[in-house]
Amino acid sequence: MNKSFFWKKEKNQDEYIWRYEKNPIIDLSKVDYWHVFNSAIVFENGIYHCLFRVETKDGCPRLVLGKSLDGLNFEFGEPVEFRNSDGSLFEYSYAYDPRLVKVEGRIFAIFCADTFGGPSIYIAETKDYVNYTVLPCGFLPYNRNGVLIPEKINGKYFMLNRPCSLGHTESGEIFISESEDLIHWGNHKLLMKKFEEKYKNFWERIKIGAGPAPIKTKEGWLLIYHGVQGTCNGWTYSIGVALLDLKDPTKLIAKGSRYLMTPETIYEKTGFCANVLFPCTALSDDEGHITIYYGAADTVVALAFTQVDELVDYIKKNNCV
Ligand code: BMA
Repeated sequence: MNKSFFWKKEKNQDEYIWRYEKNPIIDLSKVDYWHVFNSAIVFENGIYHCLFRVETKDGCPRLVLGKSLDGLNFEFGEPVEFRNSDGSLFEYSYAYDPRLVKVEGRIFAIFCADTFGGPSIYIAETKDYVNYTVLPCGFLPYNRNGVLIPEKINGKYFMLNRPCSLGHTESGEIFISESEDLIHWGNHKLLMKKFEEKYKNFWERIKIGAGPAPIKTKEGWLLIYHGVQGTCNGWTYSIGVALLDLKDPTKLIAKGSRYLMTPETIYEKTGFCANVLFPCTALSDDEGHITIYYGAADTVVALAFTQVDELVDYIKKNNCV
């Protein structure tokens, strides 16, 4: 089957990223979860395979299997039963913010889980999007927003990550770490800074974190990320973009100075945690189409569309590095 993923061209002139008019795509009255939001999706042979970040009705963050044929209507499966390599159950207190990334034919879920009193980044491998084997933990606590570059470069894996505190991190920037085996990580580098007075990028004043796996383009790895601003009513999570060097992703080439999407619609401005846009998936193809699945207000999943050339053009014209 060679169907392409769901993408729509209609947009307003001034938008670099445009929303799906039928957002949000999850009808919470039809699922037995409190909220279904930041989710990881891979499109393969006409099927959308998914890991949903849900909150159960006792408020616990969990990852649940999902599947769809059209990218809009999802069947919900069971909560994922992560296993260790010896077959024993991977035990954790809660898990959230998954990304699904293919690297050289292997499929990995990267997610945040708490096994020792705070979050760290875990990697689990799957061959069927149902059974997941967790690798030994390679990151010290506390750390979040882990996402792999979807290719090995010079024989190495690269993981974007965001060291953080226990709880609601007051400040944070994007780091990049490397590994030859996905277990031993090192050579950690600060990849991307948040707000800098000289650029007036106030929308990312508090912290930033990587979103979906970076997309390979002629100009570099295109990174979609979230930036957080503080307001009297709490934090606002918006979406921005940056470019990393193709041959050396530890080098930031350029970064857009403003957000390209900020909470505007009712389903983004109201919900369990108002004013949050949190992208964990960006499907892309050779023609440069991009479909972003993002969590809105920590309550529902919504879709937005864009194109590689639009984003690259914007970053180059508004570079603040
Ligand atoms: C982060 C995670 C995300 C959430 C965001 C905004 O720490 O919990 O899942 O979307 O906060 O609440």
